[in-house]
Amino acid sequence: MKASDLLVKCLEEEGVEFIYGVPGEENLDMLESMRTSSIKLILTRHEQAAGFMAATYGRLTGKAGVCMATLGPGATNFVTAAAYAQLGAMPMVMITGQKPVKTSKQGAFQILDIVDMMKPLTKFTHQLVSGENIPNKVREAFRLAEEERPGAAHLEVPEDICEENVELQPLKASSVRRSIAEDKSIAAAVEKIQQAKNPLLLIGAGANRKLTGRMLTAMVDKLGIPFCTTQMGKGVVDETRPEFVGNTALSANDYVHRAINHADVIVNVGHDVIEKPPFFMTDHDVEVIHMSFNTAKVDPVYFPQLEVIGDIANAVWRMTTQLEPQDHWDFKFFETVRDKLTAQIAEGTDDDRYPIYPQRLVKDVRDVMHDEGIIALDNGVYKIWFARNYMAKHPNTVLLDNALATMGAGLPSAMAARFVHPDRRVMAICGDGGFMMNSQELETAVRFNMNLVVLILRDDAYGMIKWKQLNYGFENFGLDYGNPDFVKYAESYGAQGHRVESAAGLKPLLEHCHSTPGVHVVDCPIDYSENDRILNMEIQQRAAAI
Ligand SMILES: Cc1ncc(C[n+]2csc(CCOP(=O)(O)OP(=O)(O)O)c2C)c(N)n1
Repeated sequence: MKASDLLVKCLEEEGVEFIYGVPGEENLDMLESMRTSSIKLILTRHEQAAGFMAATYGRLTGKAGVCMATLGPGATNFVTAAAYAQLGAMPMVMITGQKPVKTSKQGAFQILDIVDMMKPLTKFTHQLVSGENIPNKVREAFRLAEEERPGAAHLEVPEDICEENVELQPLKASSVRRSIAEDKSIAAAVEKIQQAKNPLLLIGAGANRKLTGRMLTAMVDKLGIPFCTTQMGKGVVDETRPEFVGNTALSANDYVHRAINHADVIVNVGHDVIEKPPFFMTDHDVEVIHMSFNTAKVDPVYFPQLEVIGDIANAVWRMTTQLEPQDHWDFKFFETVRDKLTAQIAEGTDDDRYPIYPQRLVKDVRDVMHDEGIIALDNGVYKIWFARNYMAKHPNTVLLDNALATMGAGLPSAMAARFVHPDRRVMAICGDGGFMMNSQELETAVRFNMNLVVLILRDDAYGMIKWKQLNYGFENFGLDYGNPDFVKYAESYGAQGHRVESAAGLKPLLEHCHSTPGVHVVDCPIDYSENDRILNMEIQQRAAAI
């Protein structure tokens, strides 16, 4: 068999459905092998977008998403996507081409040491030097990309390796169960929680796995224990439940931090150091139970007293069977926090001022998204508003990146969600800055006949940085720009362009876009002028008064 055929068979064996990418001359053997395979090629207009799509596919499915690029410039365009997958714990396998390794005719033209370049960005990076190694190296790349903690893997496939003849079959994945926590650590955690007066659950990025969400929901059902989420833990347990006390969208001094400060035992489920470190250990006496796949990293602001290490879903389930609600548990303060937070979030949601204000924006988006709808956020100041004010009802229905926090991933990740969930409502939410970093993928979305809504929040500036600039006490400088006419821009791609003309017009327009086939781009002017007052002052003052 031709080695590139074997490579594609190995990918089929791994269950690969899509390969996102931009092929170069060095990928042509692989492309030809893919032509007759079950794998669908998603040809993109930039490798970075292909990488973001592959990573998001991995995040949504738990199976590694695959992306493909040529050598040199194609591979270097994967750098940000590799970092996105690696920091965000999203399983992804990147395949890049290379000139022949045995005999090279072209000197160093386009040749970079991509394997070395990928080292700090991946769990595994390898150049194939023989077709005989294809089955085991592919399996190894997928094993490492997918196993906890998931991340990026890279395989470089030189042209002459693809052309070899080999007589091998793909390796099958072994059946493997994750290790589970030891009984004694479960018993110790149960005892600590039973004896606590004000226990609180904190749900982080590592808990964002299907089964863990179900087990945590069962725990909250049985115990009525209050919980809060980190940005990447949003929706693991339904945030509209009465036990929810908030999201750690702001780093400190929000309502949720009052709840955290009030807790005497915090069960920290799936904490991942890529999210902001939990500062709650520095300013009050609290006992922390760290529940994760791995032991806690040594850190001056995080030193849990007890660790429950092993499969998280299993540990939560075993703890739930052993725990019983206790009469001495007192959740009154948490309920107060929850009530005040709900009331505060409701403020301004009917504000008619135009351009639209963030509070109303979040509410209107929530109203049109249906329970299982997916919003994919790019990076900008609106991310904080959505993390804090948008109640996620299901896991992975708010795709936000609080790890690399890169701009440019909103549109590609929404597109990946569309491929995985063709029946749900999907919306990319981008700033005008972040949207323009991968806006060329509108063509890909149109070519694949997607039903997709892209909401662009236009403030004609890098708004997040403007806000920080103001906080630092600096003068307004260097962060404003002009924009294309987004309606015409969308139309030039064959998408449908719309402009929000009044605050009241946003919701019906979004509803129309979701119920009408095609790619819809919505230009939505936004007013961030109250960000500083609300996020930096009002919320903190009111939280302090609870
Ligand atoms: C690739 C990348 N470049 C720069 C940054 C730093 N950064 C974070 S938010 C931001 C501004 C985002 O502007 P925009 O997308 O318009 O959203 P806004 O904050 O205005 O809502 C910048 C420059 C980043 N996170 N990622």
